[in-house]
Amino acid sequence: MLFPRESSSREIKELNGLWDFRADVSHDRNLGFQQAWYKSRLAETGPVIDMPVPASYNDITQDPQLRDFIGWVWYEREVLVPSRWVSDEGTRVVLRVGSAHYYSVVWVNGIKMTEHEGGHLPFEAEIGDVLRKDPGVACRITIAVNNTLTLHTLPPGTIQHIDDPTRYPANYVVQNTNFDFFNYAGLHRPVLLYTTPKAYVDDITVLTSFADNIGLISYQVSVLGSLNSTLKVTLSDKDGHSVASSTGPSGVLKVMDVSLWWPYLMHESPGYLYSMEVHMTTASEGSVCEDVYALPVGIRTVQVTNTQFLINSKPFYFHGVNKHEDADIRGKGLDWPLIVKDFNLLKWLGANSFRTSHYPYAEEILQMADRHGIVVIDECPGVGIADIRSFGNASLSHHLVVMDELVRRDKNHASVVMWSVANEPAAEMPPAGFYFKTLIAHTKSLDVTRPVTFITASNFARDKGAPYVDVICVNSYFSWYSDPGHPEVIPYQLNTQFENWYRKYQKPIIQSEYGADVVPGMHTDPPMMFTEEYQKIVLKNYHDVFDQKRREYVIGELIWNFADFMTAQTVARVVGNKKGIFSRQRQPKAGAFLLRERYWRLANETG
Ligand code: BDP
Repeated sequence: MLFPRESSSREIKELNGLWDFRADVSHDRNLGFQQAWYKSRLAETGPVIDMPVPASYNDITQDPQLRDFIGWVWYEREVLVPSRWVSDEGTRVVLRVGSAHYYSVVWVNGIKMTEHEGGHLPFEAEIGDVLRKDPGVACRITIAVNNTLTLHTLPPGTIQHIDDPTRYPANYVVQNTNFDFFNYAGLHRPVLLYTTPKAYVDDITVLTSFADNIGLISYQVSVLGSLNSTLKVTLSDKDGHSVASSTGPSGVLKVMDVSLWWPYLMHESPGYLYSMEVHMTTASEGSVCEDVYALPVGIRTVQVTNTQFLINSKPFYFHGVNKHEDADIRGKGLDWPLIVKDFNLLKWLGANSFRTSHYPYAEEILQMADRHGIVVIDECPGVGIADIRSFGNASLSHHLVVMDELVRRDKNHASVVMWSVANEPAAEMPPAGFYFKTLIAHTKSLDVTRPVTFITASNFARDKGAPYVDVICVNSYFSWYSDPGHPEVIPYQLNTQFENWYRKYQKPIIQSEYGADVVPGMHTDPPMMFTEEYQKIVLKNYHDVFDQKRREYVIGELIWNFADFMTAQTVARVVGNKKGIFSRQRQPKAGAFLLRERYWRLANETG
């Protein structure tokens, strides 16, 4: 699915801003569907409040019921559509939702357009025909979103209905999850309308490589709405000079004196992007229809050996972070100041990479990563798969569909160098072998160029998914969840961890998580858990082992976490997870300075 971009043939109308909003707090939480709230204006069927889009709804009001709400919430917005969009039968008008967590149903002027399962990934519907029924009337967009997680959603969860009037209020429902971040919900990414001509460029796939100084882009374009289109493809460099061209729906562009896409700190101009303009023309009944779409393309290769990760045939060492889409007030809502601040902090740190723990991030973030040369491990929302029933066929089928959607969305990003299909699943369970074998083979069939992994915290001897991954990614929290308060065990246990995995699999290893909580400003000497000093010593002890092993087969280290983030309330969390090296407000803790010194040193040593 192409990211919406304006061109001479395409227009965009953003629908960000205030929407009408109501949570369905009725007894069975289904009144909205029973009363068909989508049929008339939401404000006519009951009270509404202002809700900003994009944003999670949870932290916008002072209402604790809305913060922890489980069930359907309703969003509505009216928009005036330019009359030329409607009067011209040759225009497609598409409604696109960047992401809505978790399940959504969309109506326009009371007519159902589409529904979609899963947060974090976009979906769209063509609405032109509905608009043409009532030209001149405002277009009323209604979106119902349900955040309920079950054993077969991704991530999974369970719903508990408690009927115990002696201990709980009536109609008491609890959402249990097995992951460590708050289940923020709502319209998290931009909602917009865009147009294309009736015949249009539906999808583009590029695969890139190079030989000596010649870059190669093999491309494939799919056109819908016409059987006899002609296609011209032109590649321009950063200065707008045309450097290669081709015709037809598939072909190879040859770029002389290629500027490769390089990671940050590996080259003086990282993140080099060409612009590949696809120009489609089709003639029918005497009129000519044109569609133009320009895709940014970085030319680079990725390979894995049994001890190395190679980008453009050079060893690449991941020194970076795990992140979350998370901040005060907006929750998981896309926020440009936050995105730009985070990239500035990544560069300040000297980080060359991040993992999209634990779900796909906004496309806008991947575009930034492309442009700045920040390498990305792109993770799907397969986090917390711990119940044996979540390894069954219903779950696996949905997981395969999510990988289809993820690869379709992100396949053309140069920054994305590896897919992660899950985080810390119960990989020792008997069905995990078949599950991961199938899931990883499916992902590889969708994308033959990128390695595939999942992130494990299982014992090396019992992990049933590890045989199928290209890179072993291990999380461990020595001296935190095990041997709390004893950082002196780290050298022994970490060394053993690496030796065990490598001896068994002879695959390169990334330490995909390690870290310690810090309440910012808390200090002790000798270091105690939750202080700035303790985080520093944990990091330092891990780093000493990385420094020995990175000369052998350890190919990366990703700190948990870039910034503090919100979680469900538990006795182990003090208003969220505090393992950030930055606070939730993006101010550095002592660990950030230690990491900064290390990452810049690594950049100088390893490129
Ligand atoms: C890891 C999880 C991550 C948690 C982290 C922690 O992958 O989501 O936030 O532990 O407990 O196991 O801090």
